[in-house]
Amino acid sequence: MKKCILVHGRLTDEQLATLSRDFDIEVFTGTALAEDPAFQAALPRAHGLIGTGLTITPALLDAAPLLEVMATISVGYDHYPVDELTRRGILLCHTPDVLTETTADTAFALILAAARRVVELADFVRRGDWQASIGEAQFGTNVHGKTLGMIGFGRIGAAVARRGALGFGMRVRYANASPKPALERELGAERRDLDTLLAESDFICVTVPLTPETEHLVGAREFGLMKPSAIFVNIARGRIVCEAALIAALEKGQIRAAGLDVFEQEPLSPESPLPHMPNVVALPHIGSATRETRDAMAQRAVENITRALKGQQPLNLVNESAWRSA
Ligand code: 8YV
Repeated sequence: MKKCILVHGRLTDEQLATLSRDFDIEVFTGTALAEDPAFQAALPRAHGLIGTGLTITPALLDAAPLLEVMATISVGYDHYPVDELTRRGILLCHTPDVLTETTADTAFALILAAARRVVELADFVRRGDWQASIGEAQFGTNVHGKTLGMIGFGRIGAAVARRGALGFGMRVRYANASPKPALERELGAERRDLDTLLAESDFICVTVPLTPETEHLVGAREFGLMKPSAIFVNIARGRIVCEAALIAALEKGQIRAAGLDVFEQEPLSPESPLPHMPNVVALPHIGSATRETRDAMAQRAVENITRALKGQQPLNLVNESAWRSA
């Protein structure tokens, strides 16, 4: 009998066809899937889950006693209870590498848009208000030659820094748990403690994963350390930043502008002032959302789940200890 996979994310027709050669496939769409009676009814036969955006509760895991592997179509896995999965012997796989360059492109889109006021000025043109958009009050600020401060210097952080250093002649500073000597040599990057980084940088870009240690890493105290001309960019996770403090810093002019792809609550609450602030560029969490990259992420997740269900070690295993104890 074929093992069963529940698909709760976007796979191409070809990827679905590939999976269905070896496995029974059941595809689910829609939000609030955990409450969907059809999905709940399918959980007892599931050997694997592949997709994104599912809230994993103990009740969901209890309902899926055959579950061997979960393949998330994302690099971040902060929404998965890793220790609990490991305890139950369930493998968790993610999709690093394939989204690195695209996500770094998004960071740069936000850096440029916030610095050059692209959205605000495009809105003037859209309203037919060309004259109002070209006065000195609408001038932006340079990106090239400035100091780029990276909070986090992993794969995506390095790709953002590479764009800054090599494409825009920026000085790169980074705050990271470990030093990165190879990147220091390649990009002339220098490591700083977080407070020094915040005080020195013209652009501050968050790329650390969300963990208990990084939750609300940037709050009122940290915004107080930044230059009044600083531009703050977050492409990682909203909860790394205290959003109320960010809003206050933007309102008070404590920092100049922000470019945000992620928020404490997603979708962003209709009450949030952020998308309406002229000095904010807000995107709907599209860091990796190009057709090519989302296809590549889905492909990697398909490879991971296939390997796991065939007893081979997946390429991108989060909880190695679950594999070793299997
Ligand atoms: C995902 C992301 O695409 O990979 C991540 O961690 O945040 C995004 O690239 C998003 O979670 C939806 O799949």
